Amino acid sequence: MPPKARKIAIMGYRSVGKSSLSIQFVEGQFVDSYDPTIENTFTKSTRVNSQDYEVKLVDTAGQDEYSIFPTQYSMDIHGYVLVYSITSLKSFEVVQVIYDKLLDITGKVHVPMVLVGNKTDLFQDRMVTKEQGKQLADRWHAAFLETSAKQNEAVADIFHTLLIEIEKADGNVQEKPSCILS
Ligand SMILES: Nc1nc2c(ncn2[C@@H]2O[C@H](COP(=O)(O)OP(=O)(O)OP(=O)(O)O)[C@@H](O)[C@H]2O)c(=O)[nH]1
Ligand SMILES: [Mg+2]
Repeated sequence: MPPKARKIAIMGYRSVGKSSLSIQFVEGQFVDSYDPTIENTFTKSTRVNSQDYEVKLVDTAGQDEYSIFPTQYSMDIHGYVLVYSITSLKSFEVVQVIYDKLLDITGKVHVPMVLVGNKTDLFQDRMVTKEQGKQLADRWHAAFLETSAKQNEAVADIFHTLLIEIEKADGNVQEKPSCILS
């Protein structure tokens, strides 16, 4: 089968690790220094369930609750990675604001999405529990993962999970019925 082209955007509050996750996934390395992003695009070939993908990953600038959702990220994107840091309650609040704007601007009720709580290696500074993250993702019907870009913990899982979510949205995955009416 030929590779499928997929465009993914990674969004969230500033300094949560969007670029670090992108670079870890694409280049397999971690940089400790902080260099705020304007916008970067990466490409990476990957394979999930014996399907090859050519992933175009758009690493976006950090947003806050007052940012206007950039319209270029509402079009021709197959799925989103929304990132907060487990050490920052503010970043957890901002990710919810971004989500609301995203649904508003796309006009869709469901968008393939993975919610990511990054920086699990900083567990001493944890401000957002795993349950809080999971509950939010459940409300969104999105996938949820906690990661560490620094320790390369579950980083590839983000993108593989999102590629599967995109396939599900296209109706290409057989799913068990989630509720049975009797
Ligand atoms: N300990 C730890 N630090 C991390 C992790 N991920 C990112 N960082 C650090 O957090 C800082 C910000 O990381 P970036 O990847 O630049 O964050 P960003 O979300 O791209 O930031 P903006 O581009 O400004 O929005 C850097 O100093 C990183 O080294 C992680 O998993 N663990
Ligand atoms: Mg960045």
